[in-house]
Amino acid sequence: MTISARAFARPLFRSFEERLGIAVFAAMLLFASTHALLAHGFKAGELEIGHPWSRATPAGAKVAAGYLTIKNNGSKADRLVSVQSDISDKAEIHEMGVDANGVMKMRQVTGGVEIPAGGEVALKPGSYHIMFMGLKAPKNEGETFAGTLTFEKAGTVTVEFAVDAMSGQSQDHSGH
Ligand SMILES: [Cu+2]
Repeated sequence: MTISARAFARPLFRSFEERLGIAVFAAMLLFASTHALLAHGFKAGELEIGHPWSRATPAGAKVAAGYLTIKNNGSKADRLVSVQSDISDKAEIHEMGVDANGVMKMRQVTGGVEIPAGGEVALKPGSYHIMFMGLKAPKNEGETFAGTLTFEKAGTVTVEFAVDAMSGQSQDHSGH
């Protein structure tokens, strides 16, 4: 009785396993693509652009910041000279620094950010960052948006910014 039940069950199990296998494989593919999006990177000539990200903005916000890393695998220094995105009227490259009174301030970087040969530069909270000014719509966590980086030597490359949660290391952009 047990044997006949097993014999009956076996082909059923086999097809279930096959279907499970396909489901697992599909889930793995989905995971892989999601993971690739989270730990995403882009290339421009000898430059590697790592994980461009931004932060969710409160309703009515007119600015958003952009962060990423740039690694230069080449033998010549390059320079990030400008950024453009459809999400805002314009994008500037900013730098955080301490003024004469010891107050943290941000200022626009003129002449671009140098990426030394064999070096890496991080645009991150509290340091260099991209400022999207004249934001057309709030940015929500989980969204992505395109931005075009222009380098002196490597030319232009369009990257995808992933929007992270609003929390985290905060940065005062009230001055904009
Ligand atoms: Cu700024």
